[in-house]
Amino acid sequence: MGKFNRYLITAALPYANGPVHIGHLAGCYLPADIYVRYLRSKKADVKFVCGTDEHGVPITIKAMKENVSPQDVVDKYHKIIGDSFAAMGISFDIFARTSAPIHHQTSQDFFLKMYNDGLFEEKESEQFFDPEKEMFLADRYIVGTCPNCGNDKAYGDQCERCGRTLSPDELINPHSALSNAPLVKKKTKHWYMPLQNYEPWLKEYIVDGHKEWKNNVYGQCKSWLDSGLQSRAMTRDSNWGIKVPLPDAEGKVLYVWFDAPIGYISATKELTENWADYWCKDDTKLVHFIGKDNIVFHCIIFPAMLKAHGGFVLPDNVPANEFLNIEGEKVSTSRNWAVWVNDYIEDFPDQQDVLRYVLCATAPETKDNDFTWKDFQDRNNNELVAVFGNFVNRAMVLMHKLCGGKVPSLHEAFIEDTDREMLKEFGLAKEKIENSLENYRFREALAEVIEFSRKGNIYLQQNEPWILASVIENLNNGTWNEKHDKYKGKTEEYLRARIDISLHIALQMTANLAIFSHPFLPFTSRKICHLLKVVDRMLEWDNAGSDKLLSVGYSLRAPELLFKKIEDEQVTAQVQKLHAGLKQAQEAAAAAAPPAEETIPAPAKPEIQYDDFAKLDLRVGTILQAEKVAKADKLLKLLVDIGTEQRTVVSGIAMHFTPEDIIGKQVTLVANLAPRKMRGIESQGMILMAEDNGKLIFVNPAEAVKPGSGVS
Ligand code: B3M
Ligand code: ZN
Repeated sequence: MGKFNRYLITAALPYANGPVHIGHLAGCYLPADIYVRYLRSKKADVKFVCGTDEHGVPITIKAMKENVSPQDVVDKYHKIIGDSFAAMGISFDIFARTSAPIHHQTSQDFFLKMYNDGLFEEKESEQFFDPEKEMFLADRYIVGTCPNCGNDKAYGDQCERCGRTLSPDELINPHSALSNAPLVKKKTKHWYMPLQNYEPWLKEYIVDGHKEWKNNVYGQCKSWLDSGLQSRAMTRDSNWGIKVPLPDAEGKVLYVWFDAPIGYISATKELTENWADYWCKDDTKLVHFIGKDNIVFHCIIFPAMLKAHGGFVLPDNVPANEFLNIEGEKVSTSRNWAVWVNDYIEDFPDQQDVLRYVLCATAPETKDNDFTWKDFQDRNNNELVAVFGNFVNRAMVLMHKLCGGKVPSLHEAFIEDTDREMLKEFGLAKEKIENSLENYRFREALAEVIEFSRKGNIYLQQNEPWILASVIENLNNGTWNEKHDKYKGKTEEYLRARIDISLHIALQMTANLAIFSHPFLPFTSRKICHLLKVVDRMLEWDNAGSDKLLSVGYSLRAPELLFKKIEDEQVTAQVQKLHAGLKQAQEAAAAAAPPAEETIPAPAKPEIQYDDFAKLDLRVGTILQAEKVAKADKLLKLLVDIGTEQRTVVSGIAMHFTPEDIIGKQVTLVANLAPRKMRGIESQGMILMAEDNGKLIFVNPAEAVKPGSGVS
């Protein structure tokens, strides 16, 4: 443990404005939990703190959307989020809330100390003001016309139609989203932290002092520092948040990114009266687990705040992850393109470890990564079931069958090279896993765990104790099976010893697997302990690598499968659920949208002759199959029956229909259009569509007709 005697591990405080999805888990909660479980198993002094972030615009926006109070929003989601984490085995020591009085107090004290030390600049600026509601508006509450695409519902920070980032000043005709009133500009005073003053110190701290940080984190910090820091307002005009503790600050609250990281401190205070040991003593290792969008706040602004305030330790590392995409597309909560953790728990009860496994094995540690349900199934079936689970099960089943349900002895006199090599792996595996974990390389560590069980399978295969048992039978009843010729001349004593040795070693490996897998797969690890009838104390990391965890003659429980196969139907159902969620969100958005503006008639095309038209071979076809084209948001690949043949058609309709919606539908196909390759797939025709205000409708005959019927 070197220079550190205690650990304080934090995971980003999720906004209490919605449930958490698997991207959140993979991004920071799961790696943090793995690290903490590992530290605890080393008997380190560690505290793991988290909680919900209950202030800021994300909360008030949600409240406005749901037409409830911000307090209702945070109460609801604090519970949902907390329950999801608990169900997934994320083992926080405390899951606090930034609405807690102790947090308000801690944040205000922090602010006041900086204020009294003269560390803020007081500045006036002109901000948009809603004269009807008599309040200053955050960018999100300002709507107007997008200068880029003409969308008249663009927000002051972004146009959701064309995606452009905006500032309120760029909007044409800005008005209030709350009252619809045209806005006026009014002067307002705020307290700014001159971050540029901390630049030299930050460079020393990060650029020189933490070259070991992950490339994605170090690189982002360096580029922020290279492009120069500026003063940043640490207060906002709002009625939701922590009041600025100054006499002339009516209607002002602390900036949410000022108070939220202080939440780590207040949560520790709430957790233990020894909180100051963790925050103020140099021999504490403080590690922040976050997603990549929070890097600047945790690596630059918060450390600058801690430094400015004084008396606190600084983060020793911030192992931020990149993003996890889903089925090839970015997670989007507004489009409802996400796998929600609470849904997963309902659909896969008692299979938390499968999700933990897949999310760790595919964690976006160095670059964005993709989660697909197919990969989820494959990893479960091919790795957890076929390798890890299979090994443990074989060891248990064989021990019951061949060794009377007890740990057999390790007959020293009969030990061979394969055994010695296998035994050496115990320590090597421990070393590798440990080294990867210490360096926040969780995927690599987990791969080692699986590798260890893979070696166990190979070892059992080489030693084939079930064959040795039938050779003994041969010897006893005077028969011989020529397949066993390589054991000719071996004595029963030898064969018996070899059976015992291989299963003794396989069981000691199983015990090690319980220890190795515990940080990653805590539920499974517990199940193994149950099978082996050992107590949790065996899981201490010091025991890892030992080949003497189970004593000879100890009787073990009957085997039980650790994992079960995931079937194709389960995967299909999940993919359908994703698409259904997306569609629901689209429909809700369409329903909420104002009535369509006047339809713009499609511009007329130049006149043509009958001959031009007669060149078209139009046929009615039936869609037999439909599937999404990988990595292409808009495309569906269809198989269309046109009577005489089946055509593959790639069609840009994936944003409008899910595959299951359209299978069996009749469509009109331009059958003699020259084939065209799209995303490597040859499209043999084009499907006719009517467009009504952005909505697509198939052009098909009023009654079903035989596939292949001509249209003229
Ligand atoms: N709530 C942002 C987020 O959820 C923010 C993190 C705060 S950590 C102190 O991404
Ligand atoms: Zn726009």
